[in-house]
Amino acid sequence: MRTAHRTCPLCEAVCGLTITLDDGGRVTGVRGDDADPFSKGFICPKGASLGRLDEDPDRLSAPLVRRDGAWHEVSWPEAFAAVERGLGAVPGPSRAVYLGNPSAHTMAGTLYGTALIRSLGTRQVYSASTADQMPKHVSAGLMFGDPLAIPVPDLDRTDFLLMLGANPLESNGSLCTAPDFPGRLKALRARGGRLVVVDPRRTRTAALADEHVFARPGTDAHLLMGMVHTLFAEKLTDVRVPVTGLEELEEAAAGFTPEACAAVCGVPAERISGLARELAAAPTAAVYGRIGTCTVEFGTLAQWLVDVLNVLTGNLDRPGGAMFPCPATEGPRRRSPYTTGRWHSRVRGLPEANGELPVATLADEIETPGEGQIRALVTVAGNPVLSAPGGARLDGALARLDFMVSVDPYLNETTRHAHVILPPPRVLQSGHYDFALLGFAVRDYTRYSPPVLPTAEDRPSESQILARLAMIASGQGAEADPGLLDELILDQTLRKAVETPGSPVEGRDPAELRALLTGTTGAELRLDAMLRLGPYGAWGGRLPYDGASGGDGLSLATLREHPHGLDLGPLRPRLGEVLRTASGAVELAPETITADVARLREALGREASPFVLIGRRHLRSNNSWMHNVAPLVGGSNRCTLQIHPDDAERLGLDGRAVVRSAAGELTVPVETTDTIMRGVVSLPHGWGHAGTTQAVAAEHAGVSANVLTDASVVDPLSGNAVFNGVPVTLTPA
Ligand SMILES: Nc1nc2c(c(=O)[nH]1)N[C@H]1C(S)=C(S)[C@@H](COP(=O)(O)OP(=O)(O)OC[C@H]3O[C@@H](n4cnc5c(=O)[nH]c(N)nc54)[C@H](O)[C@@H]3O)O[C@H]1N2
Ligand SMILES: Nc1nc2c(c(=O)[nH]1)N[C@H]1C(S)=C(S)[C@@H](COP(=O)(O)OP(=O)(O)OC[C@H]3O[C@@H](n4cnc5c(=O)[nH]c(N)nc54)[C@H](O)[C@@H]3O)O[C@H]1N2
Ligand code: SF4
Ligand SMILES: [Mo]
Repeated sequence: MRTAHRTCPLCEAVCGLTITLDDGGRVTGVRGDDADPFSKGFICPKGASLGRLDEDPDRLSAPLVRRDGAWHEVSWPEAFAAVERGLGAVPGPSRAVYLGNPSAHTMAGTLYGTALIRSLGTRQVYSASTADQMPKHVSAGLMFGDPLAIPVPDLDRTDFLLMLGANPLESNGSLCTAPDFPGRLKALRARGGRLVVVDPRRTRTAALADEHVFARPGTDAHLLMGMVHTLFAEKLTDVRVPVTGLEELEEAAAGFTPEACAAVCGVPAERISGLARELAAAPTAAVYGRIGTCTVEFGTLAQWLVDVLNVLTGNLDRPGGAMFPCPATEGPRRRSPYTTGRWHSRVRGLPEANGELPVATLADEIETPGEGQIRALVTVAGNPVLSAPGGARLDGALARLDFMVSVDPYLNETTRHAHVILPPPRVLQSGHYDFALLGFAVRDYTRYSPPVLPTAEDRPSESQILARLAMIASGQGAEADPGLLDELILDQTLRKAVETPGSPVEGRDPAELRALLTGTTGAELRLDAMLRLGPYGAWGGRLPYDGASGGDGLSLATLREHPHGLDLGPLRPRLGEVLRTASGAVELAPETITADVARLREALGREASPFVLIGRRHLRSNNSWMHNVAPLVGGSNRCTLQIHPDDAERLGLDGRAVVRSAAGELTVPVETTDTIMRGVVSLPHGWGHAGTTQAVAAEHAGVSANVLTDASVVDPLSGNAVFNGVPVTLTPA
């Protein structure tokens, strides 16, 4: 028996886990790590099942190659050689890459994703971000000058939290890294704070709140604009940070009276103005909008208005408000002003955002002939057949590719179209550091988890797999040493640091610094460099890593000495460090955004469709890929269509219903519940398991909500998919 401590990699809550293993390396128990200063012992059912998930016999243990319709296990050198042949036959511009959600969690995805993208030599870059949070990046980029400068609610200190389109009691939080989110919300209420949840469903989070406001799907931007209108009309604004565009903002809000907005949102006008007044009157407050406000037709407008309200009520960048975390691996911030649309997609002319094109147009780019048509695809940690809008069509499109390689532990709905599948080692065989998620944490915190179990000698880590793919794509061949890529990147990082005026290592020799780095893998060496150069770093970081003792600065060695993680303190105001706009102020009325307000205004007079579809999440599920673990499927975690009992009765629905949208049709079991608004139906995504070797998932197949979602509709500013507010019709099956 032995015990190991490790961060849970399964969702954004980054809980510390204490794992017990037997002599054979099998997991005998998983519990929350009480000594973790951030998660303090919290764990959810997914984390508790990590052993089962990791030991799933259906996970691939060797690379697979598909020949004449049959799968063959091959050696790693054979697999990489097959990739070299396949990718090599397709010129750069006809290659595409799709990075899925877990690549924001793995060290491999965050450290090697960029190198892979660059070496492919293509603008056909796609990720789950355009099915998720791209509107947030665009709005943050335009307002603050940096697409990663996304403020988070100061959950532990705020007096008033207005939460829209999030259900952290199921999701455990997103773009707001907060282990034990439920406990933190209860604490907010216990200290006399107020929680208001806006959601078309009375979720478990809404049930815990002081107030739940039902609002029609896709109308948050109207609701928030009605609040902005109230703040101006009643002279309640209290701007405390440098801004531009205040007058233009007031002009943009003209006509969005609470009464006009109420008609669209289905929220009474007095509640819209009341929320604005409460937000202005609260000692501190934060507005937080998540997936339900992003994956809608006005996604970017809604994200903009969330932060506009934080600014107008004096809550941006102050304790208890919406704040910018300071993660331990924060690098030099971008210099050039943020823009989108530097290039456009070939078929639909959709603008690039953050260097990516919308996943909603991936099928178009594969199916439409012409120069630049996608002929080869690399997927990493993604299952777009189930997760992308119009996934059913993508299923057909992937089958037409000349070559596809997938880095994924499973043969599933997407990877079955690959010619080569490269499985990463198990979670417990991989080191873990949350480069991405700790940038959105409600306390500054850091923790590194070294691998718990060794890998077989000849088996590459996921970092090495991605490094090799990058080297193959850039023409260095299947046998190139991935360590060379690490040295190249380390050299670039250190060189940049010593050349930066005012940097604590300015003028030092990069080779001397390189020699000081420790780490047993390229990924660890790179982590060490980032920690040392970071804001709390051993190489002259400006912040103490331990408020009490001062400390001598972070490095990988420090993190190894603290296996439960280190608390770096509550969030501090730091707008000045974060802002990267041309004006040097928060831009309240970026032209790109205010131009889109015309669309919002037009929608004021629009007739609502009788039924719209939204999604939902369940605590024991996670997108498409945890349905193969018996303890996590079944029970109430089912793929059903939720509908209000009055609607079901009126339509004569019981048993099964046929749901039709502009994109497709599904037959689904109906579940009546008065927790959902009339006129709204809800179906979870990530189901519809088919044609794979996942035995348990096949028994709980369900249907894919993304047969119904319409890839032809996107949020125009970010290209983000629209999953919520999809017009549907319903008939008895
Ligand atoms: N258990 C579990 N946890 C997860 C995941 C999972 O699949 N399962 N997925 C992870 C991922 S990838 C993400 S991005 C996060 C997402 O984390 P959250 O944003 O918290 O996601 P949801 O739980 O789907 O909550 C979204 C809520 O928005 C509501 N909603 C739908 N449409 C609208 C609308 O138009 N307006 C408003 N105001 N509300 C609306 C839905 O009813 C739902 O309750 O969760 C992560 N965590
Ligand atoms: N209708 C509807 N659709 C949605 C959403 C919605 O709310 N409604 N939500 C959207 C959101 S927020 C997201 S983030 C996307 C997610 O979209 P995707 O990222 O495309 O889908 P996932 O289901 O998360 O698939 C993850 C894949 O990664 C693999 N995987 C798991 N762990 C690892 C690992 O360590 N390494 C590697 N290489 N692979 C791994 C899994 O086997 C699986 O194939 O779905 C989106 N789709
Ligand atoms: S809440 Fe998220 S990070 Fe925490 S144990 Fe559950 S799945 Fe893991
Ligand atoms: Mo997501």
